[in-house]
Amino acid sequence: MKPEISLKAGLAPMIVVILLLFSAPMLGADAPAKEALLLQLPAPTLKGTPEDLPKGPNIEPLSDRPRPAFMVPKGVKNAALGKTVTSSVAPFAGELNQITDGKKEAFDYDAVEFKKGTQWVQVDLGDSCFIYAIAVWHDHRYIQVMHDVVVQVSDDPEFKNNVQTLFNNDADNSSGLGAGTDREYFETHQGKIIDARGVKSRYVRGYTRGGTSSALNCWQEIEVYTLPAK
Ligand SMILES: [Ca+2]
Ligand SMILES: [Ca+2]
Repeated sequence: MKPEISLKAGLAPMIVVILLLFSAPMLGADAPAKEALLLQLPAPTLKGTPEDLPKGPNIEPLSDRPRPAFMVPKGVKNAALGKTVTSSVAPFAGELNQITDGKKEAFDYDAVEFKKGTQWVQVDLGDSCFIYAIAVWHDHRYIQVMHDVVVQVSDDPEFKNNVQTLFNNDADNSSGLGAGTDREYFETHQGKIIDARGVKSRYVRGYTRGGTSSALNCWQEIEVYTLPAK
């Protein structure tokens, strides 16, 4: 558009310009500021990387580079810290409250172990929250791949209604929750960040079905990064 427009013809564009001037700062205020999710990572395992790493078409290659920044709204907090954990079966080693105690070093005393088969653990955040990221460490004592990693959220503690699946790498549906399209990955000290995209929920459930090192199931920590829903 030429700047030398007549007064008549220029009225409509002027209104558009005025509207844009007013709406632009408001858009800026509405978009929440983001920051890189800052995780407190444990030390890598002293056992090192095995030479015969498990292979498969559906396994993300092991990388020794730091993970790219995962962006979350400013001010998110780990709502899982210190919260109540329940499980499909009682652990035979460790206590359920160790899954939300903030400790996740590659030592036996920071590992909570469960019998084989598909098993789950569940965290009650205490209230509905907007969930942006879920970070999980199953068992990085050994560089290994855990099978049938499924992460779900629900407002129903029984996970019968209103269940949303955020991650599922059970490609052959051996755990019966539906075939997942996510890839398997190596357990390392970096853990795994699952994108929860701001879903509003109260309960977080994580499934596994053993791994390449052992048929047993293991959890070290679940962190759930949220903003309050009120
Ligand atoms: Ca822990
Ligand atoms: Ca499977």
